[in-house]
Amino acid sequence: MKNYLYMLALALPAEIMADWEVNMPRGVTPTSEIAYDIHMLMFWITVVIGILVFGVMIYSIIYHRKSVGHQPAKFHESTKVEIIWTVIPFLILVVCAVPATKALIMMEDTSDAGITLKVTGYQWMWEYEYLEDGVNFFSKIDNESNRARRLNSGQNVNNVDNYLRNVDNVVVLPTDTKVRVLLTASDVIHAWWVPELGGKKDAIPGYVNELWINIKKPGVYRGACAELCGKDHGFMPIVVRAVPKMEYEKWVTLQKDNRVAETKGN
Ligand SMILES: [Cu+2]
Repeated sequence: MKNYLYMLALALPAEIMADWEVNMPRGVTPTSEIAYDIHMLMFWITVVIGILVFGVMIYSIIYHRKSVGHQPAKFHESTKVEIIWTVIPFLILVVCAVPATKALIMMEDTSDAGITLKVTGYQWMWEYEYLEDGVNFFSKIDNESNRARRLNSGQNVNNVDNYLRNVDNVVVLPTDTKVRVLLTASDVIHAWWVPELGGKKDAIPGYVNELWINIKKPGVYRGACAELCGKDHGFMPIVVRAVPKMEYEKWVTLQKDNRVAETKGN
């Protein structure tokens, strides 16, 4: 198996192997990190259980087979065995539930947020409102992707940068700041999901869902609508640019200046 993977790796261009990820990203927020860590903990618990159970099974199949003279055991309704195979899984589930519950409580705690970002889903774009800073705008798929995606566009989508993963107006957020994200929609159910920022949540008309993010590393993080919302569901990407606080403040001022200029008709 290892040899096979190695040969496969050699056969593929290096850049494909670099992108070849089979796991979820660890992400750059406390919520994404805790989700990743619990995911890995559960994964290794499963691996250990898998090895033990299949080990015993395979051992029994090989060394206790009928053809070497073994006879099946004849016990029925052994209370002792039944108690053991009930108590052990129960304990394993309790062990799993403790960190999972802690994580869920932590993820739901949106108190003491530095800024609030209200996100509204539309067919097929997002609206962002920075409630404290008074900035708001719509964000939809960038023109280049949008043109290239049309049937017979004549454009090779492989030549489009971040094809279907780019937007016209990027969400700018400060790093090291707790951001409370309020999610709603104005037509059908959408879901706002940026994998590296942690959990996804539905944006439902008439409801306000909330989540929080605290981005630890400046960078550009891409996501998409994650709830089938109509024919252009696959064409409403999300781009978040995380910048240091100072830069964020500058960006907010710039947005406000631009708006003043617009309303004056300049
Ligand atoms: Cu959508």
